[in-house]
Amino acid sequence: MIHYKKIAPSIMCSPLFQLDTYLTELERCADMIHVDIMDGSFVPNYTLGTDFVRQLKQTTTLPLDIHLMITDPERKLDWFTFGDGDYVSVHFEASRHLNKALGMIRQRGAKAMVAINPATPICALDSVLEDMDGVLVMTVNPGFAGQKMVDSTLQKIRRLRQYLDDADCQHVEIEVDGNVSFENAKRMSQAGANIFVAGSSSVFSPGQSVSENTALLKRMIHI
Ligand code: S6P
Ligand code: MG
Repeated sequence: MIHYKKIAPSIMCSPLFQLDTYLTELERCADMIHVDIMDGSFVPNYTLGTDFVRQLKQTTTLPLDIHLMITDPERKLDWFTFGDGDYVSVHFEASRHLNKALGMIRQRGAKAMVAINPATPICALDSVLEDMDGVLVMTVNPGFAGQKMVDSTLQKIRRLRQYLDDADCQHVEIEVDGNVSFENAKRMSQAGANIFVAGSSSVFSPGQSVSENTALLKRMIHI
């Protein structure tokens, strides 16, 4: 199965005080908006929150790609505004009731994504294959923008695509997040990723406009 390749700019990397201008530009060139939610516990940082998601959802026509870096997401999913066509990722490492969390996401019409940290093995997905629509492969340890890709994750993307295809899960999408630079994006795409979180190392990198950077990133992922 061929997956449509999508670019999801990470809104925490945009100049937040000029969000309006940036959103208008993103709506012309991106496929969805990646929203990082950090709780200072599962990851050592805080970013955006429930009010931000609610207002963003009211403001943009693009689907949201909500990345929950929070413990026990199944207890907190109801706090977030999302629905049909949105993507929501919960971390394998942070959920004590992962199947339940994924079911709650699907019930609201959104794509249920399992996020895995660089050190989490692919076999962690064995028991949730039927409950998920995609895997978010963290290519850095979550918490901060501007980090360097953990090299072993490139091979992990390749092995994951094979693992999913072997398990008759060709429909399951692979998203990559962390140092998705122009050069890394090309290699990630060749390895089998189809959703690309674009942050400070691509879409929001200085020198070119967001639309110019996005156009370049699109050329890189279409190999
Ligand atoms: C990191 C977060 C990511 C970042 C993104 C930044 O914890 O989940 O979504 O926003 O990785 O992009 P870059 O190019 O600075 O790594
Ligand atoms: Mg993220």
